[in-house]
Amino acid sequence: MFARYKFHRLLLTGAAGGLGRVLRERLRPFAEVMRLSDVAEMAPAQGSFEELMACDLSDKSAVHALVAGCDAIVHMGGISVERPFEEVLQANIAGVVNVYEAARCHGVRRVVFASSNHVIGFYKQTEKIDAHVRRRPDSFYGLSKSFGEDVANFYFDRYGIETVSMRIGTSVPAPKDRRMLSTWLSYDDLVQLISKGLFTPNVGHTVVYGASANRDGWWDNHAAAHLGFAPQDSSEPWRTEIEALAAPAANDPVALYQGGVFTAYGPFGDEAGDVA
Ligand code: NAI
Ligand code: 15L
Repeated sequence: MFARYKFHRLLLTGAAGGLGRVLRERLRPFAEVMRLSDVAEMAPAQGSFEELMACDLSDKSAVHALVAGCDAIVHMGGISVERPFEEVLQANIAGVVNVYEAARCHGVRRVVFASSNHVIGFYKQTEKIDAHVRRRPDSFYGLSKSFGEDVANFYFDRYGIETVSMRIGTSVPAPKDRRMLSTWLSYDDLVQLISKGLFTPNVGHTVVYGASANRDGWWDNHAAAHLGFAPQDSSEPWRTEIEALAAPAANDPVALYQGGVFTAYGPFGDEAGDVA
């Protein structure tokens, strides 16, 4: 529906995850063959248009084998919540370098990278920001996504590999709380955004916020206007039901910061017996 042409083989990492399971179906029109990968178990291939390859993103040689023969990459795999640094380091930091190094070696020219709003999570919910603001990561997880954006920048400047980094808000079937009234990204809008990320020419490294057309959105996408991303959905139909729920205190991080509760996780490693 959105694709102007098809890739021969499109790699989707994180294919066993919440979004990966949705995208496995929804990105199918974009490629003759979908190569699906995760470290976790995936549902069996639905036909010859699907290739399943188990792979730990922190395993450099496995990632090279995974990327060989692919024309583009939708990189959704990795740790998607706050975790101790050692875990984030392997999956997200080593993982993203492995993906780009493999892209360089195997001639892949386009990546769509699942970054996150946690790259800018310490901005207040009262602020409206664009993609040019100073990043304010709210967690080891947010730091890893910020690093991923820097890796994307570097691989464009050094090797011409183009990336669209999607700072996704909250992509779930429906918004569930007040914060999500601002951060929600419907699956249809996510698919549209990935399509723009894959098929828009000359994106260099573009950072785009991934949110639907929510009434009280915090993010201004003028810096990514060339993508033509035009979200069609909105959290508004859920407003009445969500606003009927008890409101968090005004000084609760979930009500204060764009990154919500991620700004308050940790620190890790200072429990008795667990200090390095
Ligand atoms: P998820 O946690 O459901 O899926 C991530 C997948 O990555 C999992 O299936 C997991 O097994 C896989 N994975 C983790 N470590 C791995 C490793 N070392 N090697 C290979 N695979 C590994 O997360 P979800 O919600 O599907 O998100 C997908 C991507 O989008 C993630 O990168 C996440 O950070 C990003 N994102 C998601 C948002 C959302 O609202 N769902 C918001 C912002 C960003
Ligand atoms: C993310 O980056 C997470 O992957 C997702 O699970 C949600 O927590 C989302 O951000 C959010 O901020 O709501």
